[in-house]
Amino acid sequence: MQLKTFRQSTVREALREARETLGPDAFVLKTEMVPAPGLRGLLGAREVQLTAALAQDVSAPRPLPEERRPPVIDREGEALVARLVASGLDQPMAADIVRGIPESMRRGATASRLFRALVDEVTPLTAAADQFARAEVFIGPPGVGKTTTIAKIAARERAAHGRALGMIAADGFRAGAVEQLRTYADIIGSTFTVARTSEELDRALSGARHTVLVDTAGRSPKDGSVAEQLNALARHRSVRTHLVLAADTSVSSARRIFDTYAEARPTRVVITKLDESDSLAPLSSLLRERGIPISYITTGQCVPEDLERATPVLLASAILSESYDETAVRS
Ligand SMILES: Nc1nc2c(ncn2[C@@H]2O[C@H](COP(=O)(O)OP(=O)(O)OP(=O)(O)O)[C@@H](O)[C@H]2O)c(=O)[nH]1
Ligand SMILES: [Mg+2]
Repeated sequence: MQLKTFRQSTVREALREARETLGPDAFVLKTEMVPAPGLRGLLGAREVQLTAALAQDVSAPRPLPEERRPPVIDREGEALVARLVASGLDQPMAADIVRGIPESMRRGATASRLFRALVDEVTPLTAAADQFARAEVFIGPPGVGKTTTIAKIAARERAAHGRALGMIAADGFRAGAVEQLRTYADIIGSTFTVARTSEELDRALSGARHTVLVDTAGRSPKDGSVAEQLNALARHRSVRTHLVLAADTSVSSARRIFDTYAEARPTRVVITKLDESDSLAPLSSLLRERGIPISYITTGQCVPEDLERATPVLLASAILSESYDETAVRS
């Protein structure tokens, strides 16, 4: 495949140069902001570096049969793809988003039109409207924010509906871990149970009359005692498991975390520490690939303020690291 880079002050100009050099079949692999050459760069000026490839390369593999080829994106669409790639999205996801915009509307598409297309693309990845299951279980690596998220959810429910959700600390391994949750339970008025073994967890779940939030240790399900806990949970109906992942996790670590915790069969993802990350764009393709809807996004250490249900608009804003008004986008 023939790759070439182009540097211009805007994406549009870089794209025009790429088309002039490589022809109309060139497609954009990535765009990035790089320091301008010479003194201007030293003084902080930046320009767009666009990497394009020639689709019709003789060394390229044979083209897919017509029916398996994704629909070609027109020139206007390519410019929009480049804009999304410049925001950190990968090319396939950016192309899918642009395909969601009718061709006739791509020319001169506003940022808000592009944003709406992103909202549509990520809608299947959000689970904002969930009712509580009987047990909501939170699993994930150490220190990602499982216990804090549980405290936020319980405190919010208490404030909004006067209902104190129960809490179970299946996290019996580390001194301090149980006390952290117990303190929150005391403040919120939640029933609190410590389940140190899978039998105790079984009993606590059977005895719970209302929704319980289950905190776990930041350990892999491959650990024997964690595996027993998960088996105990699997024996109960209406258990929903959330995999908690920090927003600034690298894509390779996140992939490993998804694989490590796959045995626990999470059906939701919680994204924490959005405030510590520039954007969710790097993780967005992996989230899309895994297809597990996001239930909550957390944005800071404050309990209960820094917790949001994951709506499509919020997720799209986190990906583009811009804030948008839900109502304005929908109108
Ligand atoms: N900045 C930021 N910090 C957070 C967020 N959520 C949690 N934290 C902080 O992250 C640290 C770890 O949070 P915990 O809730 O104890 O994490 P955990 O997953 O329960 O940790 P283990 O029980 O040790 O596995 C604490 O200092 C929290 O205040 C968030 O959304 N943003
Ligand atoms: Mg914890």
